[in-house]
Amino acid sequence: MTDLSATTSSAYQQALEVIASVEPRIAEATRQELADQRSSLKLIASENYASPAVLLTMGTWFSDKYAEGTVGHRFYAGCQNVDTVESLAAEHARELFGAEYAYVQPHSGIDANLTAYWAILAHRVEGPWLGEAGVKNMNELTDADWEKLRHELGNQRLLGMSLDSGGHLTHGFRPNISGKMFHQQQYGTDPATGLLDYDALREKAREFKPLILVAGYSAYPRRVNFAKMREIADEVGATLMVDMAHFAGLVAGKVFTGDEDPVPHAHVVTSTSHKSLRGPRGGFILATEEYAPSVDRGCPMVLGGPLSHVMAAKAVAFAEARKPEFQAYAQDVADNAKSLAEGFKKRGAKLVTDGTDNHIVLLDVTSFGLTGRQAESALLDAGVVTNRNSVPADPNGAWYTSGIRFGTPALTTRGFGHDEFDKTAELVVDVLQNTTPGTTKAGAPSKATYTLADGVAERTRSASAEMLAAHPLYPGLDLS
Ligand code: DSN
Repeated sequence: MTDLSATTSSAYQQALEVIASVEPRIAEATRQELADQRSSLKLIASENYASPAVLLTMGTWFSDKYAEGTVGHRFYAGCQNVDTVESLAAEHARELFGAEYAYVQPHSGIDANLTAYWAILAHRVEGPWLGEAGVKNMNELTDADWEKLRHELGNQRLLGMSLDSGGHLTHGFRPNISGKMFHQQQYGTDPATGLLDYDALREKAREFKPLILVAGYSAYPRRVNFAKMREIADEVGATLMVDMAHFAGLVAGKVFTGDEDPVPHAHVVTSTSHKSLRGPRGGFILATEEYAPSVDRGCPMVLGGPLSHVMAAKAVAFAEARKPEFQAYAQDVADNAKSLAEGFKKRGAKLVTDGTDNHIVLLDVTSFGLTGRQAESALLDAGVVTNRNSVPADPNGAWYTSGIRFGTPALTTRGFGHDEFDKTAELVVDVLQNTTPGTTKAGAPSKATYTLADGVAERTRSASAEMLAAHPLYPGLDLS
């Protein structure tokens, strides 16, 4: 990471003083968060470290402005500067991803998916239905017509990847709204290899005939062939929506190209901006011209007023990602994931799909006799921050789980390379080998309690501290 100037350091110190003058505990928690992030091995696959330019852009008066609507068509006066910000963010997104249209208002990935679902329903169901009913807009519908339209909209089918295969809960998982607003079915991975089974997916799509086929994942450690996904969608008349929230950085950084780049193949692509893409916390949508008018209705159809300060920060992050350095970073993220996976394998650990070719490594911790919950807690005790995650057909369910998901985007931003990720694998395996599952008060095996052998947390922290000191987070930023 580039060394920050003394001026930036002093700007942050002054900002914290202003905050402390109102609520010192928030200033203190902010300082502590930086200290914690600096001193731990952050391996959560969906996290990263945004640049100071991105972070600073979020702390401005754009936060105070309402701007419901779209560029040039706002429900509020005085949005000329928000128009500049939103236009620039959308332009950078289109250029970065080679997309026909970009919508940068979604506040999060879930908002982006919900907006995309309603945009697809509006385009595929409501539009034609209004046409057949011979009316131009909903205000002309009688109560009886409106009832029929509601029935049509609520009677559509969605096919997405199951949560335990690596899909996301917004891809039709029953407890999520996406699993309730659609008739849903889920596709999975081959039980023998853990890899996406395109033939089984094609078969399921032929039988189920979804309106929307969702591709994308949050815990699948492999690349997806989006050309094949589009072929399947076309065969059954589905709209292909790709959720690239996790791997947007690898698309932006041209690690995923051709059939692995979702943008030329999908009708609609949704994403977050803060994971491998390293921007501010938020969402965005890319679409073909055909779907653009309905996506453009996101606010107020689904979303509240756009977060103008975050759209500004998205513009800064997209501009950063258009630089050649970002392509080198994205390649390092993928190379480092391979180093981490190899590090685990050579020490006898079991990986879902036996490896990785993206930024995720999914470790099956049952071979250590642990649940994901026990492993996650023991690793945290040793300063290794991860999250527990289901593995395919997980015997421990979605709460305790049997896996730990690792990701390389954050530590790659700090400058970790092959040797550091190999050492990280060694440290993780050492912690897990020295963790013993506990028992309940009644003496039964517990899925939550555990004992970490004496001295292991200390030796892990001290080995990590050396690597972290060699690759400082926000070097030059002194809050003392
Ligand atoms: N929470 C994100 C993740 O960790 O993958 C997805 O919503």
